[in-house]
Parts: sequence; structure tokens; C-alpha cells
Amino acid sequence: MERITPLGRSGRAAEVKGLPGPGRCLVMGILNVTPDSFSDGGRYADSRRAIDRGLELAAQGADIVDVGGESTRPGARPVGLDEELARTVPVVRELARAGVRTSVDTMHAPVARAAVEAGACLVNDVSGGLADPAMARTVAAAGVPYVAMHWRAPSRDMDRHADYRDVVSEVTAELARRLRRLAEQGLDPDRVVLDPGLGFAKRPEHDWALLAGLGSLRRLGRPVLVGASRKRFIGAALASGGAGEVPPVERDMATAVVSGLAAVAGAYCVRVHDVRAGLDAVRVASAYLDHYARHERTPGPVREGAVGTGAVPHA
Ligand code: PMM
Repeated sequence: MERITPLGRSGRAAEVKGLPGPGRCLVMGILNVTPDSFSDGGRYADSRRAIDRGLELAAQGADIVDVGGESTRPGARPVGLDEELARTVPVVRELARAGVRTSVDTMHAPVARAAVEAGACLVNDVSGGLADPAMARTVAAAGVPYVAMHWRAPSRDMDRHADYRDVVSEVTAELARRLRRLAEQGLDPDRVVLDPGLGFAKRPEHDWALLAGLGSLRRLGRPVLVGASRKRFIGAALASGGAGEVPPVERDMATAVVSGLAAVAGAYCVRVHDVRAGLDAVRVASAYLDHYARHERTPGPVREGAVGTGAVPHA
């Protein structure tokens, strides 16, 4: 049985070169500087409000604030480079000046380059380098960590690509190919974080399978980021559980539960809108895992009764 090896304990997948961690699953706070993101679109569309929100997320304990200037909701249209630069770079610069660790959520190499120059310490690319062939070389030259998410197609028609026979093994294989290709393009694999891309060319049943199968991704030897916050599959689970249609902004408590589950399954980072709840979730997971590790070494009823029965998702 494979031991759970979350961030900061013993697993070889727990480190990302250039990104020191707090010894638990990281919490990335979402800052969408867009008029049309699927769950918080428009709220932080102007720079001043976005900067204030970024400072607020940092004060709430976000380990990283993820600044995005282009919506990736299903059906979304691209915004154009100038607009994306104008939305993200001033916000990254101000937050970095204030000492906030920021990442930039972009598929475009020029935006990644400008954001890193403005102080971003990580590039989060939902296309994993597929949208812009210059991305890998740009990030390699910048020398920052890189999140490579599983992606099959642009948002406008990604739902047509949600077709899998075995989603866990197909996403794992596609990410393994991505990782190899990124390395061939000069990106140091030790700086890469992988992400199953929940909701991107996935139906709710695919998202749940990927969460439950996180261990398969972790076996690629790289840390895994989970972006579940407020997504459709959470809404679907709540609805099927009798809660009826729950709008995205009311999915934060359920998101926190998913964050805790992901952290227990060994996620390196969770990307969330509600940072306070996310932080609570990963702290609880961390405390649980400390005791889990201890009882794993202790034969007897506690182990058998509580955690040795397959109740814990093994990574
Ligand atoms: N999801 C969204 C945007 N960026 N980045 C990563 N690495 N993983 C994700 O799952 C992800 C992402 C879309 O959600 P949002 O509109 O709420 O930001």
C-alpha cells in the first residue's frame, strides 16, 4: 500500500524548485480580473478593486494569489493580448510590490513574460503549453515554476472534447506526454506542477473520477494542483444530493470539503475563491494526515477500524 506523502513530509513529489512551501498543501487564491469569469465575473474587473481583493486574499492567508485576465469558462472567447496584459500586469506589479506572492493565469507567452517581469513568481497555464508554442521556452528563460494543466481545446468548444473511455488513465497519459514535451523544450521538470484540469473538457463524472484517482497523477512524480472551486461538478453533486440548483457563489463550503479531500489525497496545492475556508480545509487535512501517518505505524484496532479499510483515498 502506498503511503500518503503530502507536501512537506516525505514524498519526492512534494517539492517545486523555486517555490518554498509552508509544510502543508498550498492555498492559491483566485483573482479573476475579468468581466465574465464563470463564478466571480465582473467583480474585480478594474485594477484598483482587483489589487484590493488580492491584498485581502493575501491577508486571509493565501500562499499565492493567482491573477487571471482571460475567462476560461465554457464557451468563453479569447480577449486579445493587449487587453490581457492591461488587466493582469498592473495588478501583479502592485501585489508583488506589497510583498504578495503572485502567479499569472495565462495561456500566452507574452503575458507570462510581462507578468514575471512585474513580479509574478509562477506561471499557471491552463493549456499546459498547448495554446502557445512559445510558452515553454519563455517560462524556462524566466526560471519560474509552471503549472501545466490538462487541456484538450480552447474554452469555446472544450465541452465537445469531453470524451474518455478511462478518464484517469487518459489524462495521466496526456499529462505525461506534456511533461516530456515541456522538458524537450527546455523547461526544468523540477519546476513543473501538474493539474488534472477539472471542468476543462470534462463532465462531472470525469471530474469526480480524477479527484478519486489523484494518486495516478501523483505517480508521474510531480506535485499536483487541484482547481475544483465552485465548479459545475460540485454543483451537480449538491443538486443530486437534494440541494437543488446551487449557484457557483454558494459552493464554497462544498469546495472546502473537496479541498480537504484533495489535500488528504496528497494534492500539493488547491486553487480556491474562498481562501479562509480553503486554508481551514488543508489545515484539517494536515492534522489528520499527521495522525494517519502515526497510526499507520501502529498495528491494532485504530488502524483497522478507522483508516485501514480503504476509507482514505490513497495517493
Ligand atoms: N480553473 C480555472 C482557471 N484557471 N488554473 C488551474 N491551474 N486549474 C484550474 O482548474 C483552473 C485554472 C477556471 O476557474 P475560475 O474561472 O473560477 O478561475
